[in-house]
Amino acid sequence: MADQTNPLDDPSADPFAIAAEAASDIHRLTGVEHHDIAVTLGSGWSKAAELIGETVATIPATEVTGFSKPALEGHVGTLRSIVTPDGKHVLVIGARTHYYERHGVRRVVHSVRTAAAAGAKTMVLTNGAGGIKETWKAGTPVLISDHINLTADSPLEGATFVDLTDLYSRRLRDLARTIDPTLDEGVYCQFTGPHYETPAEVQMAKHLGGHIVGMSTALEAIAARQAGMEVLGFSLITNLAAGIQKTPLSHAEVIEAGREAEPVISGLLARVIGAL
Ligand code: 8IG
Repeated sequence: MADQTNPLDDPSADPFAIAAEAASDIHRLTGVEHHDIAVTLGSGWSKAAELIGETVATIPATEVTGFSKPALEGHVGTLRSIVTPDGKHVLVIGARTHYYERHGVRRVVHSVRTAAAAGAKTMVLTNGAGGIKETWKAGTPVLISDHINLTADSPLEGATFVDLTDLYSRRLRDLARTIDPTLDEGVYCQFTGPHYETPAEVQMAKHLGGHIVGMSTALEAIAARQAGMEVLGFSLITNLAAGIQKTPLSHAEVIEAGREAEPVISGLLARVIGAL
């Protein structure tokens, strides 16, 4: 199927107006006027949706203004509205646009801006990523404590100065650790991908102070903060980063590690969201 035109590809369009339109599509298609929390499900995390609460509506992301088709199988292209047992409305985003798709950063952060326009005050970002800490094993979930954005790009346009101190909310990390006190944390380095790093690049990330290597979350977190949301970030370590693990990285291995960890991390995520 040919790529459909996307209003975000028009450079003169206002990305926030398009996000507002997307939020009104979500209202119309789900019947839910206001969402309290949004969560983006990355590789390995998708089973969490069923555990968060009762699904009110599932909509194909392609029905919502500005959303792109998923680039990759295993990245579910749906948006779901879920209600938790205590009545909070959670927008579950299973349709991430990655920077490496080269549709531009406006498309990368559109789901986050849409979540904000839909009312969400908390943005939970999850991903599958590579681990630099030797103590981590494939299948370990960790909290993101901070990031290093190595994309040389930003979702902010013009002279928009946004403070990123405590971007990954300490309050929310502490809250997550009340659910699982064994949760470790680390600094997330966003590379552009889609290739994995060389061992030398992983050593560079380590020397810069990084513990996690990935291809998604930093740009989204910046947009979430710009929109005034409180951010909680989780990485599932699906592999040790290149050169840290002794064997070559494979996408199949990453998918398999995600599949094995899925029941555990999904339960964790659902309990954390329940506690927000
Ligand atoms: I899953 O080792 C997953 N995503 N950059 N490096 C980067 N992204 C990843 C990796 C990794 N594993």
